[in-house]
Amino acid sequence: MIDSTAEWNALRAEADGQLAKTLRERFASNPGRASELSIEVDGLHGDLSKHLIESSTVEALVALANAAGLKDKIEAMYSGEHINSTEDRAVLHTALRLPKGSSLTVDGQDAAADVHAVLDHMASFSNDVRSGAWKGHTGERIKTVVNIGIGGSDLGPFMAYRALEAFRHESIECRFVSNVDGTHLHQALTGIDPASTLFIVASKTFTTLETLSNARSARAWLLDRLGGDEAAIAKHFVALSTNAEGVAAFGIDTANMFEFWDWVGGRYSMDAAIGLSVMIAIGAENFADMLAGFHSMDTHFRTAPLDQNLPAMLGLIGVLYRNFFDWPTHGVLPYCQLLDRFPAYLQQLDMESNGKQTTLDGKAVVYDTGAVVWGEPGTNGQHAFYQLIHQGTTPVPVDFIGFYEPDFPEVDHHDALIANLFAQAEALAMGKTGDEVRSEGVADELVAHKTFPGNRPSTMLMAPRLTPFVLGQLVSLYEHRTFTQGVIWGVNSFDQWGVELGKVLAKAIIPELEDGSIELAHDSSTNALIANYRAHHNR
Ligand code: G6Q
Repeated sequence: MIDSTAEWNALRAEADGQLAKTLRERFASNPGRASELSIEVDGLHGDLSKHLIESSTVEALVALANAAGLKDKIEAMYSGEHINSTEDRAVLHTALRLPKGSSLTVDGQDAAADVHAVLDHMASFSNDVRSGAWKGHTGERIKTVVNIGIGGSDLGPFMAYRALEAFRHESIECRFVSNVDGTHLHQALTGIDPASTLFIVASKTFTTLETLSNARSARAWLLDRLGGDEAAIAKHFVALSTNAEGVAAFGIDTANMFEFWDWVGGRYSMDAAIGLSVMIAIGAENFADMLAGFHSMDTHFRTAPLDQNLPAMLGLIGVLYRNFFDWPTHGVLPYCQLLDRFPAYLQQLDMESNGKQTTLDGKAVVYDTGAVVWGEPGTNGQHAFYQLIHQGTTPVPVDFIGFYEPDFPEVDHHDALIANLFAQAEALAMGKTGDEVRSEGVADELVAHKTFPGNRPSTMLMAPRLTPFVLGQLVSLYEHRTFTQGVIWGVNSFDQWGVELGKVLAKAIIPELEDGSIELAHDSSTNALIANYRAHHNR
């Protein structure tokens, strides 16, 4: 395992040294630090200088990555080897953004050609919906699109729809339903006109309880309001799936199905057919720009030397903090309201990928793996949880994300927003010493309270503007950061067996809630909870 390599041990010695040195000292002793520790990728600027690293640390991290075979594993992924070994699948989200005309043969099939055939299908459908050429059952044009999906079939498109608000069609609104809590569908259907609504049922497997429950209820709602004519389904329901049989069994014409493949993981699928709602919202050209942004970062990750490789360095620095400093969480703090769902999206991407305790060869890991990822947009977080980041007992490494220009400049608060962004990173890094506090005339008994330890690390990601291209770059950056960490930890970042057990138990409990005569054989806590629920409903 990686922890028994010389490189891991060397990094431990390096890490101990780095923890003892403050960011104040580092910046004071090296005026070139910011430029030396920054990486630029097609206009996206990553400043890593407020991390607890020196060039010796970068070398030790790169040595660890080499010991784990990161470069070879990147090639294995990009070329379609079945690196998702527990499901015997290739992992080819990078093929989703190959430029038109590329070719990539995987398992005997040209994946790049397949991708572009589906993109063309999506573009022609989106163009029709956007132009009004696609009509509902009663001849109305589509004004509302409801995406029904969950997990990877919801978080990505929902995040991107919100992020790209400035690029949206002015008279088509998208709504997103994921939770099996009926309130969610109720909210999505409230105030919309069935005659001008298109439902997108987004499910890779087309077996997911939440999605199929919501899709069935949406279908009943539509038929009920459009006179019960089943022919309406073809005009108001399309599917995004790998399961044509399941789609047909649901009653959706497979001509209205947008396909993807088992080599696209759910949480890596927002740029596959799962992005149809986004394409309808922003148009095929903007969607293509987003794919170009993904591809720009993909190319960088594949070709840049590791010490100049932004996703690899972010992943490796995360390993340093998780395994050598024992810091359990990672914050993502966009100074951009439009990225309000970005932390939630990354939470799935990272925690479902690397929240693992078994290595690829089936052994129990003996070191920590995935950190808890969380976050909220600034400046709101500053008035809530930043207290802990500044003065709490366990440092929280954070990623800040900002843009030089706002997407909606009519209300011009941008300088204030960005001043806060830069100030937070500076305050975390430099802190405020007791002497500095005292020199302001603060009473002795308050000095400790007003002292900031500093030395709290952050990444600063800055781009000109939150365009589709930049969003693609950012998502790809985090996908590859996640991959890098998975390679170091030797886990499979592309399965998610940990979500299965709860699903199986829920299926068993549904009939037990419905039928009071079923004998219960769970633990006493679960039995009592079920009994109380039944009693409440007189079952
Ligand atoms: C993602 C996971 C998971 C998945 C959902 C929805 O990587 O596999 O979040 O996306 O469970 O699955 P379906 O798309 O099959 O409905």
